[in-house]
Amino acid sequence: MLNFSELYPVSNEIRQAQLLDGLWRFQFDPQEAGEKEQWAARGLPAPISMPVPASFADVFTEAWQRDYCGDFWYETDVYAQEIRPGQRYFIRFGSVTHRCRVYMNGVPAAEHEGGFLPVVAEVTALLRPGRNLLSVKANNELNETSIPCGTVLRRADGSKQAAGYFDFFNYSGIHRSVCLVRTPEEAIQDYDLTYRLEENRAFINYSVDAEGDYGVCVELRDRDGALVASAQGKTGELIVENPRLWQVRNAYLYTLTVLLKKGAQTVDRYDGKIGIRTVAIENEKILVNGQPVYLKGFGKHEDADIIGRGFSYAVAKRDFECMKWLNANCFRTSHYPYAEEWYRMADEEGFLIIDEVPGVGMMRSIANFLASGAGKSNGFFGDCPDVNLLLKNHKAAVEEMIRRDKNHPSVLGWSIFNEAETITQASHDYFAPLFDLAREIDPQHRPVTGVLEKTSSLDRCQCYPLMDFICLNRYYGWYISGGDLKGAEAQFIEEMDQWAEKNLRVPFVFTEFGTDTLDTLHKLPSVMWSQEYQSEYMDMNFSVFDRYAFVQGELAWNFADFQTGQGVFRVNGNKKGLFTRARQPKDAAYTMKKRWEVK
Ligand code: EVA
Repeated sequence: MLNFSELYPVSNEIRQAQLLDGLWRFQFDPQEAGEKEQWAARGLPAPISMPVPASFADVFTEAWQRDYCGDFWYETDVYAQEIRPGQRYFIRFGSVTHRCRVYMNGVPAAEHEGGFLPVVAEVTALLRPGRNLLSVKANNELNETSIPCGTVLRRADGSKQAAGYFDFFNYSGIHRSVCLVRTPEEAIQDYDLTYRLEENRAFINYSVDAEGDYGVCVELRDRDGALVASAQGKTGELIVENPRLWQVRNAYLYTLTVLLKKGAQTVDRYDGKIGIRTVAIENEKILVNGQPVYLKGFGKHEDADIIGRGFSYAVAKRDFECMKWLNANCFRTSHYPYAEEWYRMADEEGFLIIDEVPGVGMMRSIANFLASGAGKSNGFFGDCPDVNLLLKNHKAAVEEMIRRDKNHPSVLGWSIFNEAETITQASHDYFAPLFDLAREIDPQHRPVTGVLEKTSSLDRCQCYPLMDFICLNRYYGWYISGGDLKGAEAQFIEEMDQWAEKNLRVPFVFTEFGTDTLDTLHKLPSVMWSQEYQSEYMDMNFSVFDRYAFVQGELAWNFADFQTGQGVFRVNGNKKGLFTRARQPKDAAYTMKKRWEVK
């Protein structure tokens, strides 16, 4: 259950969510002077302006600013017209990457570890009528005790350099919207829902977490606003006759209204959209409303020009339009939970989401895909400096993600890691409690998975038995036998035949396969990096997938080109997009579109 009104902020006749986005003040703090010099109380000594939400990196023209690693501060003025008695006030950040301390008028109000989930600071006792100073001390260093994993190197000039054990730029800042939220003193904190379908009838069991000794009333309305079911009490059942189901790419959303009542008076109210649907795994099938679904889509990133990892409705809208154009129905939030707006839009559009925590970099290499291609593997859990602390942070991320996202009909399942080291007993002992936790706290008991790369091979991987469906990242024809699609195909089939022989009776989903492709390069016959090669590679992969009935999904890597760190194997970023970073299709997008029209 949520604490301190982490629910997505809404405004109605009782609650208020005041958006604080805009141009904030900003300052780097390489000497870590901000706390000693009381920047939170006195204001930033030499601020520049900075847009919120956005990453700070790509608004700059100097490399040291773009690549800055360490402490940095944001501040803004919050104007409170009145402080109403009997109300609680919160500042809610969609995320601050990777960790932060929040101050209101110089007083610490919250701390948060992890850069991809909400941060909520209660400021009821700190907020004054009139102008208030909201300050955030943030930090974007990477280490091996928090996720995503990485380390900090020192450049020749002594400055810090973030070195992630992962293949995406370490974008940082206030990436999502910030709100001043007002709720009643005793408020609705959270609600859980589970669904059961019978012929012409849906049963929705609900449980409301609300403070105070009030009556709880729950109402369900259809798209036209007609009341279709209601119930009383903190827990109960709504019965919907002839329900309109939420279906893949054919979504239907109802509005659930939760009311806290004192006699006839409404003390609190929260409205959320919900979709009536079930998800399940049965043998080799992924079922939505009892019907098998084949997953078609992408691993994505929150990544765009200039705003970096900052949320933009325009970018998200364009991405959904492109995915719909391709006949896709699913994406994975590789490699971290995305802004909540993505899930709300997916709910509306009927997309499925594999929701992933930032459990990435649990192999000591930024290029484990290269190492594994060469048959090398990298350790992690055996010599991680403080595995208990890492596990604590990982558990917190799993818990916060599931708490935040559990009521979205779009969420199909939870991914606990991407390409971690999984071949030791230590890795099994590390991951088993995380899988247990996810199963325990999701009221809908959605499937739980992890994403395996090549070194987690069938004979060595200790973790695949933990998974409800198995996700594989495979690059036959790129990192393995690049340029030789025939040879790559044979190797791919050889591996898949081994999985087939195991007869695990669970669905397999390819969560990554792809080739770096320059949108400017054409070559006949094809070569690696050309548009022709990307299309031929996709066709080869599809022909392998189609040989195995247990393959129940294909999420290509990546939806669009995205920014990474610098290095000899990335040309200003990862170019495996089916779209360019400006969201224009490469040739292979047409290959996907054609296949997914009929698949
Ligand atoms: C790649 N391969 O090589 C991708 C990475 C990704 O970007 C992987 O999971 O195995 C990773 O993050 O393009």
